Amino acid sequence: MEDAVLTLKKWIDESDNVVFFGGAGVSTESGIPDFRSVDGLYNQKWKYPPEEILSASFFERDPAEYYRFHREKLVIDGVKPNRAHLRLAELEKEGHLRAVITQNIDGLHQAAGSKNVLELHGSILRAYCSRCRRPYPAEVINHGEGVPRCSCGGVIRPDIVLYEEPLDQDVMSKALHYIRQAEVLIIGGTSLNVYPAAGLIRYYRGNKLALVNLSATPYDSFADLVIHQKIGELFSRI
Ligand code: CNA
Repeated sequence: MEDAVLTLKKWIDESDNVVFFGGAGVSTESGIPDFRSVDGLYNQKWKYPPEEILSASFFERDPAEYYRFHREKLVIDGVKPNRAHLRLAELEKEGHLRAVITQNIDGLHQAAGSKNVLELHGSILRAYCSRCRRPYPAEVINHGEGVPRCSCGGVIRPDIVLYEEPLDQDVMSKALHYIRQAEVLIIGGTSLNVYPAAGLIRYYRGNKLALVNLSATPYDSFADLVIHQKIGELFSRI
């Protein structure tokens, strides 16, 4: 384990083309539950499974129930970036890191100071009307009660990619570009189970792929380094 951490640190120190690709595990040390850990959202009792509530058809059918889940489980007041978010922002400033590609919707990379953040699944810090597409501030959806409505009568929705919806093609092609060109690719805090995001890993062409995750992933055998450790702890050492 120690050797792997030292190797990763060396790769980063010697490179100006590191790309980070992460998921919900990056934010658990900030107090936001992920989906698939034992204490993640998939293992909590709810009337419907989270992947059903977070689907486009469910949102259309029952926006009130969607918003109950959204406000109770996705919006957590007072969360702050942790050591992983903060170190990644520093690595960008120091000229080592070119982009953060995230599946997270919590805005914590930007809160830490990262500038080039590609949000594959959008952000709960933005909202818009599902009918006329007028933008709204996040408070409108993240606090209060009931279903927020636009002056046109449409339901206001978070600017996130729900299950059954396609990813933003522009964000996806930028992510592909960074991963294809990367010298060092660090993948962290993701179970690599959600497609098409998880498939991005296949576009990496280098030989410095580090996978940092608490549990094993289906892609461990693709990686040049596998580190099963808390990502915040790891980033405080590199
Ligand atoms: P996931 O499927 O829940 O996997 C998370 C992975 O992170 C698991 O394999 C854990 O073992 C691992 N993990 C948890 N904590 C740590 C830690 N401290 N250090 C290292 N590894 C850790 O989540 P994915 O991101 O892979 O799945 C993609 C979904 C989850 C995306 O659509 C996200 O939008 C969605 N999500 C996002 C958030 C958020 O924005 N913070 C929270 C919950 C879910």
